[in-house]
Amino acid sequence: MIALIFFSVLLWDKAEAWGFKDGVLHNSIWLERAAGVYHRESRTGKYQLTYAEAKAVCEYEGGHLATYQQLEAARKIGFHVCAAGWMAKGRVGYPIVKAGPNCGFGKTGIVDYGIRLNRSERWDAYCYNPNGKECGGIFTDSKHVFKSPGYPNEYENEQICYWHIRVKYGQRIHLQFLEFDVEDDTACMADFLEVYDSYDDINGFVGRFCGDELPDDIISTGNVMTLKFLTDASVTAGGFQIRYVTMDMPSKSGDGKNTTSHGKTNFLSGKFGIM
Ligand SMILES: *[C@@H]1O[C@H](CO)[C@@H](O)[C@H](O)[C@H]1NC(C)=O
Ligand SMILES: *[C@@H]1O[C@H](CO)[C@@H](O)[C@H](O)[C@H]1NC(C)=O
Ligand SMILES: [Ca+2]
Repeated sequence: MIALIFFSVLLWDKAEAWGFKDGVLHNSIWLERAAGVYHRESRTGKYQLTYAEAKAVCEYEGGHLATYQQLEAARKIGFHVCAAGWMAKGRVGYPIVKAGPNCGFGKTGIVDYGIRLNRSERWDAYCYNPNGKECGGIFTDSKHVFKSPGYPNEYENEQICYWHIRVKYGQRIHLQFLEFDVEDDTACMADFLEVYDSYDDINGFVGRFCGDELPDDIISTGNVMTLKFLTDASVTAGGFQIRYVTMDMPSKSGDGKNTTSHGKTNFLSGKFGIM
């Protein structure tokens, strides 16, 4: 147990170190994307990016802040996010497809906060990058197969992708590795896939995987799971294909209500996860 905590601290340090790279903030997660437009928030939470940081996040990935027109085009094909973000030219707003009482003041369209005079305000970001490789995503379907970016081609250097899986309350997620080939090194420090039994990459660490051996199946304790794929600056490999299917919870007690539970990991296995 102490070893696990100690290792978690090491991982945490490592994760922190990824926050800045070449002076550019690089610690956001993918949430949703459509028509080349996607929403980003800082990993430290909602509304943490200044205009300069939001711009840097999009540019780091080869894109730029979306214009109002690009955001509207994405909205028209179903891009709906309930969080205000920077757009090009210092504008702030968010796209609403479905009117709801808690978001968008019951209206549909771009909720427009206008061009901000104070560029130090903190919001999320809306990036536009039509050539961006699909990297990460949010899945809510009862089953899905997802792949490393570019698969079946090799993945690229310096990737950071997050997949969030959220299935119906009361169900579990059963992960199966179909193909797996990630640059191998003894502690998986170069390239790795990490699996978390929670909706973020802080709680519920299950395991870190690299090499070309298929990891064992993993079953979540709750209805959410996060996978994080990180690659360094050199040496790539074939990548992976992973399938998940949902399973009904065992009927006994309230087991599984705690999505970030610790210590109920007897059927979880990872290269460094359970000690
Ligand atoms: C600009 O916004 C930041 C963050 O909200 C705030 O701390 C700062 O005081 C604002 N500056 C001005 C001139 O209003
Ligand atoms: C969830 O976790 C809390 C604190 O760890 C505990 O008190 C509670 O009983 C747990 N609930 C379930 C349903 O396991
Ligand atoms: Ca590598």
